[in-house]
Amino acid sequence: MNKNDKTRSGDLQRTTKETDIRIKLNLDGTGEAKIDTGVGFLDHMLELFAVHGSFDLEIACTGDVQVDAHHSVEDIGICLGRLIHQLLSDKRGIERFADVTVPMDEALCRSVVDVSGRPFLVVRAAAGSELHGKTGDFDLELVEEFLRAVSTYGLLTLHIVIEDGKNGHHIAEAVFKSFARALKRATRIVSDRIPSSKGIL
Ligand SMILES: [Mn+2]
Repeated sequence: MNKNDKTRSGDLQRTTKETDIRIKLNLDGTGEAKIDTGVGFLDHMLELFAVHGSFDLEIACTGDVQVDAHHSVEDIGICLGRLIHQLLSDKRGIERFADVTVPMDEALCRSVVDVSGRPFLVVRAAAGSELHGKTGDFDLELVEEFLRAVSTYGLLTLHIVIEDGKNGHHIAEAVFKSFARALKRATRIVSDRIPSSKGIL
């Protein structure tokens, strides 16, 4: 365990002309979620993320959803990424890498995380399993925008491989669940050293 045994929890607020977001995260939580983003499908996905990653997560967002959900989804990703980066501090003791595959009925998604200090997102999908079109009124292409924001501001290398799936709602669930599980594993404390040959992450 981390010698300092600090709770890795915190919060941040970010206000622009497009969105007003407050977010609280405990990386060492138990899956308590209180999510109100103004975008119903994103609430559903972030609740899955909290529960399956055993993160405590609170998000309140007021955004320009009269335009569409794009700004809210992207800006929540920015805030979540930024807060993850802050809470990991010097990343001492973390597992760093994780590779988790999760099914959701016919959908299957593999998420590979490296808490590398370098933002890089790869999203690859098998033919016919790409995230596009809509589920309800939610534009499924926004899932990738969310992941890009988390990766960029969390300084995470993230490979999302959608191996199978027909139903967009199922595919998105498999993405969020596998990402949550992989992030939980990659950020768990397993030693007291910084897991890099360079001595810094
Ligand atoms: Mn569902």
